[in-house]
Amino acid sequence: MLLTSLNPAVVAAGADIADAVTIGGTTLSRSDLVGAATSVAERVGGASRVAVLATPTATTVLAITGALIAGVPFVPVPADVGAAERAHILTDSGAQAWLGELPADPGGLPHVPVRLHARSWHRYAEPHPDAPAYVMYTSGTTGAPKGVQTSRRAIAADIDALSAAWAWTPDDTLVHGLPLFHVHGLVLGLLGSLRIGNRFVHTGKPSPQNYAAANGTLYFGVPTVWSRVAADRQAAAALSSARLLVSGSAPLPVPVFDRLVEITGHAPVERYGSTESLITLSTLADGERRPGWVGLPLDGVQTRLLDDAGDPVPHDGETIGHLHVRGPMLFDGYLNRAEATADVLAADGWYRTGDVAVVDEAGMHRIVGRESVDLIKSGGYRIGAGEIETTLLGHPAVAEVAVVGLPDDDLGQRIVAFVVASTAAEAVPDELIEHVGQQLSAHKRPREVRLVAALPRNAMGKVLKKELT
Ligand code: MCA
Ligand code: AMP
Repeated sequence: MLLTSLNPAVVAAGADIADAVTIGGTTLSRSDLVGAATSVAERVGGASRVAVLATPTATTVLAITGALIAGVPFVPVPADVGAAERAHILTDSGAQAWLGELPADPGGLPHVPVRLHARSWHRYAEPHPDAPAYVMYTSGTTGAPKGVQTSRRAIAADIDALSAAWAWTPDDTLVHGLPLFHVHGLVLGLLGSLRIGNRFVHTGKPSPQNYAAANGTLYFGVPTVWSRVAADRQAAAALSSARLLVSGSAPLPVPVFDRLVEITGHAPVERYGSTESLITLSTLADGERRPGWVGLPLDGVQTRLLDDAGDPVPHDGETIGHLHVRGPMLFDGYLNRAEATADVLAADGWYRTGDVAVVDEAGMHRIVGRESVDLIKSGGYRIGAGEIETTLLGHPAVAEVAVVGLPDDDLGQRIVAFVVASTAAEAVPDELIEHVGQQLSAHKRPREVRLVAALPRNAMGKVLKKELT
């Protein structure tokens, strides 16, 4: 029951909150949200899937909430999406309409606008827990992004497990400034707040100043956000009055952890997960928070650590293995991609995360890295090297290319493209960067394009990415 806390009966019983959701300069009370979102539900009912351009606005919140009330799966489209990626998402998902904001090029789909001031008090029955809530596109090492199908049951299980781990209650005010097209900002931040019934504040840009001004109890951020907060002593000090600072989506550097402790008095909670699995591991509100470690399995989660031969490795805090997870929050497979699904999700429910980890005797997990150099994490965004390479090869100035994530103090990794220019056109780095932004998403643009005479290759002709530094 995803939206119990939005039940109009609860609102009518006096549980209204004047500032349930604050986003993009608009504040919605709980009854505003229920009334306006139910009116959205009335207009999308019957659609098989709708696309939502996930800008951080009240329109997006109402579009998503309305789709959830109606039981229509939504497809969050990155707010900064480019032409090729948008076309892929629309075609692959089979979305029938845009709900809410419209992109510059709607790609021929009809538009269902969201009316902020419309109200309906119709009571919808809660859809079946196995019904899909959304299809969210995420990058793999190669090829176009895949649509991750997630059920209402999975979302509810994850939020409830996090509520237990973090002592998250309706008394909290949750603050973040993250995108609403990924699990972190959308599922945990927005849907979490709707289910728990706490106040939700979206800060717009997740700048240290905006976090400091938001007066929250529970703050979410990716490590880049926490690193910027920790570098701003005044802003960080303002978070001392919060209850819990939570970091995830990428490794939190130990010096950032230590500096947050020093300035705010709070050891951040770290948690780990993915678009496919939702959050599966976390340190606890009332447990040990160890720098560099992402905690214990959440309620209902099992993990296993296997060597290359598929045998278990010891939980000694040192031996590295491939991390698999199992639990009620896992996805239902990639849309239209049975083979890709079977590669990572076993029939008995184990999900191969693609991460390597260690576990200690107490069950604490530390993520050591990823199996593939071709999945890059930059600013918490997951970016497939192959997708950017294919896009750059589509530019006439590019003969050969290798994209890598190089270490970056601010972003964790920054995207760098090593390009061998073709003779057909002049290779101008800024133009190539812009080309990626126009085709894929602004956040997938390489930070740097380096023109090189040749790429390092082994005897088989395979590019030796580890030599690109
Ligand atoms: C110039 N800029 C560029 C480039 N060149 N940006 C990107 N690539 C380039 N080549 C510009 C930007 O447009 C921006 O301009 C300015 O430089 C500053 O950019 P940047 O340093 O990137 O700062 P930012 O734009 O503020 O981004 C940092 C960020 C962002 C806010 C941390 O990366 C972010 O929102 N990350 C969150 C990702 C996330 O939520 N991931 C969750 C997925 P201008 O200022 O004009 O705009 S993981 C997940 O969901 C799982 C389940 C989990 O575990 O959580
Ligand atoms: P995404 O699907 O965008 O959520 O990316 C999932 C990946 O992000 C995981 O497989 C990990 O590689 C990485 N990740 C998420 N949270 C953490 C964390 N707390 N520490 C280290 N890596 C993380």
